[in-house]
Amino acid sequence: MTMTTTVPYHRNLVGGEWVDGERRPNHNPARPGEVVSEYARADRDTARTAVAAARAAQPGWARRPVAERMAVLDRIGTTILNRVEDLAVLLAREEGKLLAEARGEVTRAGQTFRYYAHQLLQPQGEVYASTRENVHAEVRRRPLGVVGVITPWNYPLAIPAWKVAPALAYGNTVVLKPAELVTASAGELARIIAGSGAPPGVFNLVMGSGREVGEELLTSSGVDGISFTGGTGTGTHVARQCIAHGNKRFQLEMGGKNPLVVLDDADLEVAVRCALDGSFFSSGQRCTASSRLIVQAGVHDRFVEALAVAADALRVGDPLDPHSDLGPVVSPDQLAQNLDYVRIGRDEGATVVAGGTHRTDEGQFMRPTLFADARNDMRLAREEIFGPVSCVIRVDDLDEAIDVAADTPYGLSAGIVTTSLSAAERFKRDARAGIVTVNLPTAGTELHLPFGGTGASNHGPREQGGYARDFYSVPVTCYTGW
Ligand code: TXE
Repeated sequence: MTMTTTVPYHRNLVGGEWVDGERRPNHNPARPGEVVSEYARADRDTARTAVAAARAAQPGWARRPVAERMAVLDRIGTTILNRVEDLAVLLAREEGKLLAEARGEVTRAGQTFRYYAHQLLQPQGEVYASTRENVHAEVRRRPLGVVGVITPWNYPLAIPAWKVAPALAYGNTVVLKPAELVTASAGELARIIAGSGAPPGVFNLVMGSGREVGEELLTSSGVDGISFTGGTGTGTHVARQCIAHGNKRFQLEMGGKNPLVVLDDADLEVAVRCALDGSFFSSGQRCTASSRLIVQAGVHDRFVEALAVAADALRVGDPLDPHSDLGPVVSPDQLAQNLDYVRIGRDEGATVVAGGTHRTDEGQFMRPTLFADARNDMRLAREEIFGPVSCVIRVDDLDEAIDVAADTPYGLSAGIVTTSLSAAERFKRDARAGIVTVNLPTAGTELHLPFGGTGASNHGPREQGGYARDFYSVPVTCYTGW
């Protein structure tokens, strides 16, 4: 007797049709033998057809009354919010984040769609005085057009949501290419959007490799802009391709090597809590993770000891188990990369004071790993690891802390733990990052506020909140004589 598979199977969505491809499995990082879902792998032709469908649908979608676009976005958001539990379980099983974190992510995705539904009722242009007689001057907005959305695996629903929602709201059509590790979340999102009343072609999903399907979006003359989140190397390639192929508009959110400064006057409990969350939660797989802990000499030893104890106490286990504090890392490759950095850190002379190992029985489980005696010029402190690995760098005072914090190619998020108002104000003024936190973890952002960095972390307009409009719509300056 042959067993029939019961795992969900997700197809590509192209012009309102569900399109097959080579059938591929996705595995549970907590139990690698377990297939979570299967997906139809798109090829370049499917991507080409999706772009053509998005192109054909765009003018009509942009002309729909705002009330209709709002209703579609609101329905998508409401459906996601009604399905928090089942989507969160799927997300936790395919990506490995804790169920509680997955619930938070799904909720955030739903709220994001509803937020952009209501953003459409905000003012969409500006009126200026003309310097000429009998001339009316205004700045209107028109949609960017067809947007290629390329997303990573670490927030399988939230990142697509915060790109797709504003894109659709401002009258664009979308081709989404998610990371291949998280096609079930993307597939469910596509089903929800397809059932929302969005006309065929307005939203398309193509699940395939970056090299083939992603590349088609970068090089196609049918795509007007690319919104990308992922590694800095890939982002740089995206930028080059966008410029070479029609000077497409692009927006890049990339890596980070985010500093958390702890001053002598800090509340030690707050400092440990911020470092623990920022460094290790979500297995460190957040672009806003704190991967450099820059600690003043007077508190250094007490901080390192307390954080090592707290890290060792974290329970690493199945993300669906409510007793777990940390799930697995996403893939065997990612685990190998993390362990490689543990070796590199040791070779460079830093000292492991917590973790450094992984469970060898089953699943990609890595212990939260803390290095002391790190220097900011070590690879450990300069390269994004994207795992539960952090390092402590000792400094003498606030000036040195600010200099070390800024000494990185990246610039996404930066935090300080202090009870000094003037130190906090100086840090907010001088930190070279797009997000600055005081007495809070470097990770943890809100959907209505701009998100993005500087340097190697970002290129282009900010994402999220009202700022998203700057990427997804184009200002048009109109002069009318009368
Ligand atoms: O990212 P990639 P991956 C970082 C982190 C991680 C590393 C690799 O350091 O270890 O990136 O992760 C698509 N044309 N971040 O492999 O490769 C790809 O298919 C067009 C930081 O996931 O950059 C996927 O959909 N597209 C980050 C997306 O780009 C291409 C979150 C991201 O993949 C492409 C995740 C190409 N030639 C990882 N090549 C953050 N800052 O949040 C790949 N892609």
